Amino acid sequence: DLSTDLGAGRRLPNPLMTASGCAANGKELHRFFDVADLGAFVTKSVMADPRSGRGTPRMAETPSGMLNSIGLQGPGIDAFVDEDLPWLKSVGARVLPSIAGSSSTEYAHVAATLRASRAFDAVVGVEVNISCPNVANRGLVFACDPLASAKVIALVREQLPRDIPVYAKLSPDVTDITAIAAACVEAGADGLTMINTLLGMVIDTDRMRPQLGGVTGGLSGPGIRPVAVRAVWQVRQAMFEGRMPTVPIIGVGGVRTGHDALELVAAGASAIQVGTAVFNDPSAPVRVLRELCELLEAKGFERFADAVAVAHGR
Ligand code: RRO
Repeated sequence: DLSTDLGAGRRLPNPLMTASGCAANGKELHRFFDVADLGAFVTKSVMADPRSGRGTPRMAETPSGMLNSIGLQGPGIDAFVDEDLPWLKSVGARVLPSIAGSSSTEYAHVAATLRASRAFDAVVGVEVNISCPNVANRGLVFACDPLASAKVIALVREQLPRDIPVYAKLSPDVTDITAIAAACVEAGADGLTMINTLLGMVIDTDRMRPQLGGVTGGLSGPGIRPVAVRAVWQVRQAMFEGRMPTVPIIGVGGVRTGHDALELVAAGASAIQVGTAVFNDPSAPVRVLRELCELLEAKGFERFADAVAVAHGR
């Protein structure tokens, strides 16, 4: 039994998801596998208006992963609900839209537009991206401030039906991730997604200038996997110790194999997102699910849920 609890009374048939940003609206990946086979499809973060994002170059490869300074390129919520969401519904995908805003009212507007849309019944939850690293002065990174995080989450929660779980996507670039996690849950988050990319930078030594147009960027891929495992562990530990309410955690950060996924599961994640790995292997999310399944069976777990947080030894 691979099913998993998404919170707010929702279950998914399996715990594998795409990570926001790496698969846009799903059409590219659907050429390689059936996106309806995923537990859920997570979209690129969508804002109120269309955006072209930051100037190029905005991707750099590093030995530890990929650095991006995309800057929230996207179609805007109106085009998303008119085109992308109906297409995802037509192929039978369970959709977890990622939403973003430059103010709490923008987040609320995006959530309300989503709710009012004709394909809303394909939506199984909403991921609130409060942790994009690629915004001017990082001033839009609500996830560094518990009060700002709580305000956004509370406003989004108000716009959506009770049976749609609201997830807060957290940044690893904070001193105490459990404080932010607790603030989001207190404000009404039904779950937490950890982690967004880690702020980084690459210098082009031919030009002796920063390589990315946006100067800094978000690091994803293998190098941030231990950071994700640590963040998931710390927040799950805070839940075990009663320092915050227990809610489901989605683990994300550098997962390439079933083994990588199992590490996050053992730390406390009850769902797993695969992002950067799709650039080398577009079918990575379904391959990781197959590998995870084989590993769980080899280890004698009859149900996926029994493996969640086992590394805490409780
Ligand atoms: O679009 C981006 O630059 C971006 C976003 Br919204 C995010 O949340 N994380 C990231 O690494 N890049």
